[in-house]
Order: sequence, then C-alpha cells, then structure tokens
Amino acid sequence: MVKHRYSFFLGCVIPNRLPQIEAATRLIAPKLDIELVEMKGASCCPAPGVIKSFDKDTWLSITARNLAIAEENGLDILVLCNGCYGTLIAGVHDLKDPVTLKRINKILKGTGHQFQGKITAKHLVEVLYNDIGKEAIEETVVNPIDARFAIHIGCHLLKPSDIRPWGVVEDFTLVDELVEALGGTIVDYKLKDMCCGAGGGLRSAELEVSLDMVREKLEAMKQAKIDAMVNVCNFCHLQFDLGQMQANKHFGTDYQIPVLYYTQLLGLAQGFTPKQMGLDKHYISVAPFLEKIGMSV
Ligand code: 9S8
Ligand code: 9S8
Ligand code: COM
Repeated sequence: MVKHRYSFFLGCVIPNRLPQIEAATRLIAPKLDIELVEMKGASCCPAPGVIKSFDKDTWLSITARNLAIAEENGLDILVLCNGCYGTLIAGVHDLKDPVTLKRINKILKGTGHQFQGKITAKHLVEVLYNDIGKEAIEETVVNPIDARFAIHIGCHLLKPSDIRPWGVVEDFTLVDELVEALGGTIVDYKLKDMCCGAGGGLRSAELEVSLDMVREKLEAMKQAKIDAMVNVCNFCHLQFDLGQMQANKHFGTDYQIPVLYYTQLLGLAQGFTPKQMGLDKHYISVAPFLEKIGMSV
C-alpha cells in the first residue's frame, strides 16, 4: 500500500535541462512509499522572480490553473524547485481571498479548470522531513555516504517567511539533517545563506554578475574543504554545475566542486548506481566525490 501520494510538479528546468533529477526522484520515491501522480497539462509555474514582476494577475491565473490540475487529482503537490515552490505556495496563499479567487477563476473559465482552494504545495524538503521523516529515510540507506558536504538552501525555500511552514528561521538545518541521515558530515562555510545568483532573471539578464555571485560561493566552499555540495533547487543546481564551468571559463578559475541534487545523493545511499542517478550527465565531474565514497561513474 502506498502511503504518501502527491501530484508531481516538474516546472521547466527539470524536463528541459536536468532530466536526471526527475529520474533520480522517480527511483527513490517508491522506497519511501511515495507515489508521484502526473499533472496532465501542467505548465510553467510561472517563475516567481520573473513573471510575477510583470503582471500579477497573469502570474496568478497560470498558477491557479496548475493548482487546479493538482486539485483534480485530489492531491497536494510535491515540488522540486524552490522557485516553483515559491510561486505555488504564494498562489495558494493569495487565492485564499474569496474576491481574488473569484476574479482569477473568471479568467480561467475558458481553460476548463477552476481552483477551489482544497490543496496546497509542498517542497521536497517538507515532504521528506515532515511527511516521511528522517528515521524512515535512514531505514532505506544501504550504502551510508561518508563524505563532507556544503549545503546550499536557496532563497525561495525560506522567503517570504510568513507563508513558509517553518516561519522565520535564523538557522535552517532541515537539509543538513536530511544529508546527515544518509551518513554525511555537514561543513559550515562562509555565505551559506547567500543567493546562488541564478534567480530573479539575473542569470538570463546579467550572466557576468550572476557568475560572479556563484564564484563567491564556490570559493567559500573550496575553503571549507568539502567533497561535494548538495542543493534542493534545480535552478540552483544548474547554476552550481553549468555555472561553475562558465565561471571557470570567464574568470580563469578552476573550481571542481561536484554538485548533487538531494534525491541523487539519497539514491546513491539507497544503493542505486551513479549512472541511474544521472551523475554521468554533469558539467563538473562527480568522479572525485564518487572515488572518495568508493564508487565510480
Ligand atoms: S517553472 Fe517555468 S521557469 Fe521554472 S523551474 Fe522552477 S520556476 Fe517554476
Ligand atoms: S538562490 Fe537566490 S533566488 Fe534561488 S532558489 Fe534556486 S535559484 Fe539559487
Ligand atoms: C529561482 C526562481 S529558483 S526565479 O528565477 O527567481 O523566479
């Protein structure tokens, strides 16, 4: 019997650029009694730092349509991207207001979807930490990962704090604890809370500024002598992996920090091969990290 069922929201970056994160997540899910149900016809969330700044009702209508699709499944949403999470949770919040809900549903009329406010969106971290629990995750570990990790949380997971399940937190340790559950050691580094530089349209509009920000974080991670960095947002993942290669080219640096999305690391701990986790598809080689834990690509 499957205990935990969610509408699975992928957003744009995973299907278009990082299918290995989807593959890894689909493999780890059944081990935790999670069933991922398709959201037929789902679109871009749309991106909070981009579309929301242009026109709020356009943003909210598209969000409401996605929420309605999940609601038709009768299931809360599981989301892997901080940005998508930011949009969907803000949509749930804004659409609690009956006047707004009526206005937006009127716009949605022609789409055949209407949102009723019966479901919510949960980030992967919330699902794993609150719904599944660290102990249940630990029980699926057959191959403890004994390595040193730097965690990048990303902006939209924590802010705005008034509509986040964890409220205002000075020191957010949930991702750290989820990595520790797999056997990892968390290493603190300077600028842990800083943005990766990808969001808010910065990566598209001002690539040099964006790369300079990720370079600053990579330098701090390097100083901390880690084996790999772990993230919980596909856009941050793209910035740390592809962006790291671009930063090396642009600034003449030579960072070689392996980048893992949490479900990829979880999969390794659950006994899946690096290939099944798509670790052969990365821009920055994951080989040194795998060697450290006695594996190879
Ligand atoms: S969908 Fe369209 S652009 Fe993106 S991946 Fe996350 S945010 Fe939502
Ligand atoms: S950090 Fe700042 S805006 Fe964000 S969540 Fe993901 S991409 Fe990196
Ligand atoms: C970042 C999302 S995860 S956005 O670019 O700020 O919308």
